[in-house]
Amino acid sequence: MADPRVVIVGAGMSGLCMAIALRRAGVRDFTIYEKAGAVGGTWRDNTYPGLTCDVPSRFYQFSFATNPDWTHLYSPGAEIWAYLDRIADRHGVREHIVFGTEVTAARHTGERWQIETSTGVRDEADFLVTATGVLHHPRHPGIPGLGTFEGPAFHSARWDHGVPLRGRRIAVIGTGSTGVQITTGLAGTAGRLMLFQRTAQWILPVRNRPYGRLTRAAHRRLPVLDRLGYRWHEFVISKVLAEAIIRPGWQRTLIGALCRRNLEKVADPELRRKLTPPDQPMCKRLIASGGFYDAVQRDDVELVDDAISRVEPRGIVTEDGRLHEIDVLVLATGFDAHAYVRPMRLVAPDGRTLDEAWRDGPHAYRTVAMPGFPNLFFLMGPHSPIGNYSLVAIAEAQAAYITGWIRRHRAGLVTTMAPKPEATAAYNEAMRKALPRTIWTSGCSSWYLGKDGLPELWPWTPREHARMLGKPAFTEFDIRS
Ligand code: N01
Repeated sequence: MADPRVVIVGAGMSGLCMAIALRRAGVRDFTIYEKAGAVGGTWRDNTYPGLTCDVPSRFYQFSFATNPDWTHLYSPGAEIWAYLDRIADRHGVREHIVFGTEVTAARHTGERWQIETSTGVRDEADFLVTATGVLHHPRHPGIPGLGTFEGPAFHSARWDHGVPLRGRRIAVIGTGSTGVQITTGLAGTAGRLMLFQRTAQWILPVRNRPYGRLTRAAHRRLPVLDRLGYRWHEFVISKVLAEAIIRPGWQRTLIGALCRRNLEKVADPELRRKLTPPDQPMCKRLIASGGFYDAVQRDDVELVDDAISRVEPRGIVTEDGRLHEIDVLVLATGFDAHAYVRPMRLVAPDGRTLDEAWRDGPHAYRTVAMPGFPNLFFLMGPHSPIGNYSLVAIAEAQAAYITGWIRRHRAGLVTTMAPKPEATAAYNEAMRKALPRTIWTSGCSSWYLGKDGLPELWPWTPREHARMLGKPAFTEFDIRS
């Protein structure tokens, strides 16, 4: 049987992961379309000051390409981007990437996917794999007058490095993981930093230990140390953080206690009151930071928790009528996390679009496939375990599953396949029953929640996700061969 042709959309971490899985399986006929001019996805787009990954680097890396040279327990974003860029070359993926080309539409004819791109290039493939990320589309808040500000204003994922920051009055709107990291990164550089908080968040204290020269040399000489480091962090995150999220138990109590004790570091009772979240730790995505409370207690940092009423040319006006004069405005207001795969137009053989299939919110079969859409796979698809776990590990599990189907195609066992609607419905029903047990539904608003008020996340452990993908249930598919 001829090698199947595969098109991957996106050369971020998960697209690279998919491409490497294909190469390792001996599949060579594949192309990655990447709309930007470089690999790395979110690690290419996000370059804000203070950016680090809040998953330990020894676990936030490919298990088959561990990096002995991480400089920190939680390495800076630029280092992660450089790692992904190196991986693209070392694993022979770059020559498969067509940069500056966005996939705009794809239609399955019943036989193959026909693909259209922004540059007019057309392609055909047996399999289409979307690796378009979760947090990709910046969310701009609907604050009145936002466009009238006369100074530089930008979203955290579109940092304008041409804007000088030293000594200037900078406003940061938003106190999610990004706002917290920017505050920590900019305090001391800005002349005055104003952090506009709508809802206080719990902060898990973590110390970002640097790895010394000796540690790095030891990891270079003894790759087993890299493997042990990977397994250790995987073990701790799975057994503590992942468990804490999905069910009550000592893990939840422990993390809650650590966050509450951390807050006591804030000496001024009024500031502590302002920083006390109204919900339980982990209801929103847990923020990990060692320096945030030190930063907000600095004299040159102000936490503003009055609601924003509007933006004016000279600054931000809060509901108490005060004008906060600023020079630079940063929106750390998050992303539209539910715009999975869009705005690409995907059309099934019966003419139905993915937008129509997802009218009530994104859903999938086992996070990776969709009934009615043959030979279509998602990486980081709906309900993937994207809490505080390593997305790299999730991508590896999904890429291995997808590669399994592509191998079956190559072996002549499958021409087209799609999950059965009833199997997809049963899987989603089980998930709907499990979701209310998670901490995410304990009474807060977050980007995790979909239209139905339920989180679009995996309600079981990441290990259960890996186990589920480890054993394809063939009877749950409509297969043509
Ligand atoms: O975005 P968010 P983020 N007026 O949606 C506020 C990942 N990440 O970019 O809480 C005023 O969490 C909003 O307020 P509220 C990680 O998965 C990873 O920070 O809705 N404020 C909130 O404070 C993370 O979860 C790393 O009341 C407004 C903030 O903006 C995800 O990215 C690092 C507002 C948005 O918080 C998103 O994080 C950084 C308005 N109109 C991020 N609208 C790693 O280290 C919104 N807000 C891996």
